[in-house]
Amino acid sequence: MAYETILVKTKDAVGLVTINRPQALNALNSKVMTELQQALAAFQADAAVGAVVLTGSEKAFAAGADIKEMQSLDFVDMFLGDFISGWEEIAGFRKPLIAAVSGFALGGGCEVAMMCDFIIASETAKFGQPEITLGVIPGMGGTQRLTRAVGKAKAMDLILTGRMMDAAEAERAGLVARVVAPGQLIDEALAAAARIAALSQPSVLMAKESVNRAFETTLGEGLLFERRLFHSLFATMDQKEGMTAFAEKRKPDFRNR
Ligand code: CO8
Repeated sequence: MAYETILVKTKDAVGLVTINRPQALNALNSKVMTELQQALAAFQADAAVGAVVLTGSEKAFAAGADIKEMQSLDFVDMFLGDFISGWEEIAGFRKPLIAAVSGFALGGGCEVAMMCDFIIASETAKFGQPEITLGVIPGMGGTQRLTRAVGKAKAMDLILTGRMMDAAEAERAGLVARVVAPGQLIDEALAAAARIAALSQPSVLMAKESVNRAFETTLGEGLLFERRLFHSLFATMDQKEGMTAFAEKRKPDFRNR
């Protein structure tokens, strides 16, 4: 499919989506949203793809929602248009999704990165929720996901002041899983995705579901959910293959069954 605002590639079992609006520092408009939804739906449907990397340019993962698109909208436009809700589809993507962040990840850009399963950042990355400086607040999950990721103190600091934090601070705060040299970002993210894609897909998707469950439920319910998924994986051939391969000191040949 031909896209206007994103570039989409598949490399072996890994999908790569690059947000591509260089003239606006990858600001996220409705077109980006629709195209991201389409690209992710295609990767979801493609049984050969086991994990996806979402990235931007060297200068910007995304500098936020497109301010010029939102500028003239009023409450009724926002409410009746259900502005933003479509972006949540990214968080609902079932396969592992890794954000590879270089440069600015601000506002909606930071929020989209946080909808991914984990963030690998270049040393040049800058994260922030500057909406307060525009007279609004984060609207795509920033007050919720950032607070869960870094705790109240730092979330309040970032959201109330609108300041940016660099990659080192973001890693210390627990927002970012890994920080790498700028030239290594895409290779590192693709290698992580390839490693995941080589595993048994049922177990990978259940691991993702189970970790995400931790944000939705009590510890007791979460542990029960995890245990039932764990039990259920013993109905797969890949469990037999994985454990047999270990005992036979060979690499497993997973079939996603
Ligand atoms: N929206 C629209 N255009 C943008 C945006 C943006 N968020 N960010 C940058 N641009 C444009 C600039 O207007 C400029 O365009 P032009 O050349 O036509 O004037 C071009 O990109 C380059 O930007 P700058 O010249 O400003 O580049 P600098 O390197 O000087 O500065 C900054 C980089 C610091 C990132 C600066 O561009 C900036 O502050 N950008 C805005 C950051 C921001 O406030 N983001 C939050 C937006 S609100 C939001 O995300 C709400 C999320 C919830 C709703 C989600 C729905 C999708």
